[in-house]
Amino acid sequence: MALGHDHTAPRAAARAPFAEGTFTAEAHDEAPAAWLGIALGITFGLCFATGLLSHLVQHGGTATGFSFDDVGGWALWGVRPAGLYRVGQGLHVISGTIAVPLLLAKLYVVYPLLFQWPPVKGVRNLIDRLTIPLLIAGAFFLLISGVQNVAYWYPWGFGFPVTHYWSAWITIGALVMHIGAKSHVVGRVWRARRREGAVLVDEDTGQLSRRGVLALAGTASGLLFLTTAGATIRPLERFAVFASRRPSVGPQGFPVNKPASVAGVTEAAMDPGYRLRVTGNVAQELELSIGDLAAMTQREAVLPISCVEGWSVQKRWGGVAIRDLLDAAGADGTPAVQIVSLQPPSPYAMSSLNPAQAAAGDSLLAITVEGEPLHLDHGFPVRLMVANNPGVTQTKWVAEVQVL
Ligand SMILES: Nc1nc2c(c(=O)[nH]1)N[C@H]1C(S)=C(S)[C@@H](COP(=O)(O)O)O[C@H]1N2
Ligand SMILES: [Mo]
Repeated sequence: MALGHDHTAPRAAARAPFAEGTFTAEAHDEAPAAWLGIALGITFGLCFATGLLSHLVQHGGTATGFSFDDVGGWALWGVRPAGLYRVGQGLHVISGTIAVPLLLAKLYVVYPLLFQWPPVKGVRNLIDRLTIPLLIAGAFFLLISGVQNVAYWYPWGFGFPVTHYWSAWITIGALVMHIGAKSHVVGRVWRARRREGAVLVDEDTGQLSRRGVLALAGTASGLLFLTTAGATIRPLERFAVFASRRPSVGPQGFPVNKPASVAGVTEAAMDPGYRLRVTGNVAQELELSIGDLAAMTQREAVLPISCVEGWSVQKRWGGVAIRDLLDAAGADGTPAVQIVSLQPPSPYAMSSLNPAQAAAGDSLLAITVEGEPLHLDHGFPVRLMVANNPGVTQTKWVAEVQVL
């Protein structure tokens, strides 16, 4: 059913854009609107679920004044499966990216409804019309700020995590109401589904056909997938021309998020007097040189760095298990620990491990990657590597392990 002009307008509104016949493209139709709606429901749903998970795992979500601890959840985040966070965050960035053309196509298809006559048709329609501005504003804000974040471009004067997080809740709320208001249309389109003709451009009007608008949106989404997903899906790396990081490009063959010079740690990290300190609730505080660390039991683990910006890479790390350090210092039971960097205080200069993470045999203070000493930009002399954790918590240039 064509959208926006399925009625006779009164005289006052008999002119464009309210008049019948203003929108001639066949694409302004409830069928492509419903199909795009289904695709957007899936991509936004996936993006929301994976984003929520990622948000809760990072710092227990404290950036928004809501802590995972408040629901007793932080202690439950475990180290298995080791790549769960990686898959979730990959899906988050990919689903958000491919939703961009779907959203633009959807707006093109339905914008004649802005000029529907009469302006409101019943309660369901009224609720929908009131929530739509929220939905559009929220969806645009989420996708634009997300893409900017992935591109390491921070032009706003406010904190990304807080705003992105709260607008996600608002947008999902508006989306649920919109789905409620439109489910009957989706049902109608689904029951009447038919194979559309192969025509992409309507001959009579020279405008996009129903099939055409879906093909255009689908192709654009597919191309975006192909040119960005290689940031995390290794076989696609060579197509990933729009990815901000390529998993095999950087010192020692993988990306650097923040180099030592930018973090301001070069001098402290290169200092021959460097000592790793183990402090806090222990029988014996420790100060260990790189030589001391190398003389302890060495363990290896194959673990991914999974950046919240969507790139990820798996490497073989070698070093000392945190639990061996805790044993050496005489820590009691299975404590939580805090890892502090040489880097001057910043949100990235510290991370916390729950007891399960601290006790895992593959939670490492790594001193090698693929058998080589760490490059300065990858955290030399010592970095944290924990399974199933966001990249942002894999603290580089570790100075201190605080036992809680
Ligand atoms: N001290 C410190 N550690 C840090 C960071 C940082 O800025 N400072 N960046 C984190 C982020 S966001 C990521 S994704 C990983 C990236 O590790 P890499 O630079 O070795 O690839 O390091 C993490 N560790
Ligand atoms: Mo990151």
